[in-house]
Amino acid sequence: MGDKGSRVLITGALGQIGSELTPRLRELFGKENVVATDIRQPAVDQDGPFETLDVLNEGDMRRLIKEHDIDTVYHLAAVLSATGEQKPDLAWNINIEGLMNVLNAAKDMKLRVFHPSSIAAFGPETPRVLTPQETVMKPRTMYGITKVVGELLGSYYFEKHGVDVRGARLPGIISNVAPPGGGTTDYAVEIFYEAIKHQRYTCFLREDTVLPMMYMPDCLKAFVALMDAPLSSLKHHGDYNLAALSFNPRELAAEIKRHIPEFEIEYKPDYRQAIADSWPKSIDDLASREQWRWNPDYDLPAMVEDMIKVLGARHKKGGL
Ligand code: AKB
Repeated sequence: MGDKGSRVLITGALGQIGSELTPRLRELFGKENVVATDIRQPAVDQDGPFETLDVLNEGDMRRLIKEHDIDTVYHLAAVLSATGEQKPDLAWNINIEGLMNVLNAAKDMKLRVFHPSSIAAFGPETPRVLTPQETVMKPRTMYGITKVVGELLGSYYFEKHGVDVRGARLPGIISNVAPPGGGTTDYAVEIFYEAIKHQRYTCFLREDTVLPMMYMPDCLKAFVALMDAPLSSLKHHGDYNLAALSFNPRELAAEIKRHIPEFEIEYKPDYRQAIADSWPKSIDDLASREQWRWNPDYDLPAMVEDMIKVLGARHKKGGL
């Protein structure tokens, strides 16, 4: 993977993405070479090294990087959009101070960094259909503000200090291992658990709210492909547009109904509607397709079929 990447540290490794990125990177680099960290203690035994880490503790972060001879950090620890509106100070601290700790360690200890941005970096003035790579970035959420600052810091550390920082503007990620927490796109995961367990779901967004989304296998594929690309082919750093799916809750419910005919959905939009209304409906990801060969595998029917297969089987075994 590039010229480095054999000794990895992941922050926020027990979160939605970290729970699946960790085993994927362990497959690629070997279990002992991927150190999972999180502020929480793992509920189940880990299949490789695990360390407790609060990303605001710069000293601990540097000690772990040194002790484990790390050369690449996947920095996933973050407060998402909905929680960020309720706890804006916390969102700023975790998302910006935590990132600064990673970037400064990367500068001093010669590390590569993966740091995801989000569609939340856009705002209501941004063109909402096929949002371009270069466009107006005036988000209205604290989470979105931290994502724009994070993108700018990534470019700054690359240009000023030569730190190889990479990342993409993630859409809502749909997955079935660890639940997401505190996001506006979380409905698209919750709906599957509720459809399988209770055949009913009350959606906190309006039925016509189109948002960009992506299935976890494509998300992992994107992380690996972007980190694998030769630096010389990349014209951007932590801010690549990334697209896979775009749908609204009504379309997702209809697709689920094809597998679970008795499924019923109702809509009770809450404060998260305003957040969703300020985000794009679809994304132009040509730069990613051209510069690091991005190409998603899952469309809406394939994603829904797989989610229901995996969660349905777990439910039958009493594990949902
Ligand atoms: C959220 O909803 O906050 C996240 C995101 C789109 O970044 N899933």
